[in-house]
Amino acid sequence: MSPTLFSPLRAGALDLASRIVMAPLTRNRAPGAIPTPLMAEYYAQRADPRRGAGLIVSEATAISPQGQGYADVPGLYGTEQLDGWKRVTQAVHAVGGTIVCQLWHVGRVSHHLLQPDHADPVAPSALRANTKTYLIDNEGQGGFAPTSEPRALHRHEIPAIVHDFAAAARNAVQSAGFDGVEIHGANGYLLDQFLKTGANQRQDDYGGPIENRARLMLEVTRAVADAVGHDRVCIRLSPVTPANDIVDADPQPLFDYLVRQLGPLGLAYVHVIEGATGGPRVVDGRPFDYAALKAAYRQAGGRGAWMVNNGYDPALAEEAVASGRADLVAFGKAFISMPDLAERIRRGGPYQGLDKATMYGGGARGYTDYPALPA
Ligand code: 8OZ
Repeated sequence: MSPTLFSPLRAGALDLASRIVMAPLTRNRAPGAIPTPLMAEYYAQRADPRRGAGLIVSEATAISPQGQGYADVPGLYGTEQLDGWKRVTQAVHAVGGTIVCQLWHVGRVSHHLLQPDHADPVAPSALRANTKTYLIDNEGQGGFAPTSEPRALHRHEIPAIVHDFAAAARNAVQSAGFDGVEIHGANGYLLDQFLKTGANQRQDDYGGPIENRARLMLEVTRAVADAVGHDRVCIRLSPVTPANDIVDADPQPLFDYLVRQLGPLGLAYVHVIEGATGGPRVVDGRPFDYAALKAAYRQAGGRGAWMVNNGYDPALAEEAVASGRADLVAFGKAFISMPDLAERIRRGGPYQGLDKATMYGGGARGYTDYPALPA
């Protein structure tokens, strides 16, 4: 019999009760990069796998101060941050949930006001992204601002970034109690910047041919796997998204190569954003064959779960899992407004929309006050 969204799945070391995943969602409610008790409540509301998510991927979490690109996003590099996250993972585990932490370095998608000593953000090359970041002023008023001009990383600075990813992974699993980590390789952030020709014009062994542009992502993945065990490591990719002004001249061979290298590493899952993040599933002028990508991963020995994301409604999600096109489906905005999304899918509704005004920043309103259906 073919699986349904409610079939259990073992993905690496992760024992999942369903195929319904809560996607990583930036919410900007961690002042000083420290997760709050309100965040523990928010995640716990969505963590019971019988009514909510079979797996939660945390909001993107900075691996280092340099990796910060938005106001009030959490970190994984300070004791108070790890204590805050421990409250979150304990609350999730208390209701039987599973949660991995998304490891994030924004690269050029930052603002000097968010950087240590107000320095310029770092990037593969000194090319500004035509995109915005989110700042909060001294009065607590949030707003979007253009990203700052970045500087190109020196070759000798790169090993420290690999080290920061591994240290953050160790912090996440060993100190904060996460069940695993997801490397944020998507959406035009640092690792995606190194991958793609639109952001990487380096002349050294991290730029130029595909093998060079993929080098940082693969070094990070291997270091993180060494730090916490390969079966607790996952990765998120977005081959054609235009998010944060990113583009590659020829993404199919780039990503086919990348997943062939990831295949033998024994990861728990590969998470693929199909199309434009939060937008159309097909991007004009950027065709991509996701079935070929999955086949390349499997041919290379990749046995991790295949997670898909972007614009999935319950019917399309059911089709993806039943057909074997995907093992797991990640829902983003639906989990903001419906903490009991799985229960609603099981009952065929009712579905409830999202208040966009409370997505980024603020407190409980639009965060922990979306009601669940009566049991
Ligand atoms: C929305 C706002 C800020 C950041 C991503 C981490 O796109 C994000 C993000 C999304 O992956």
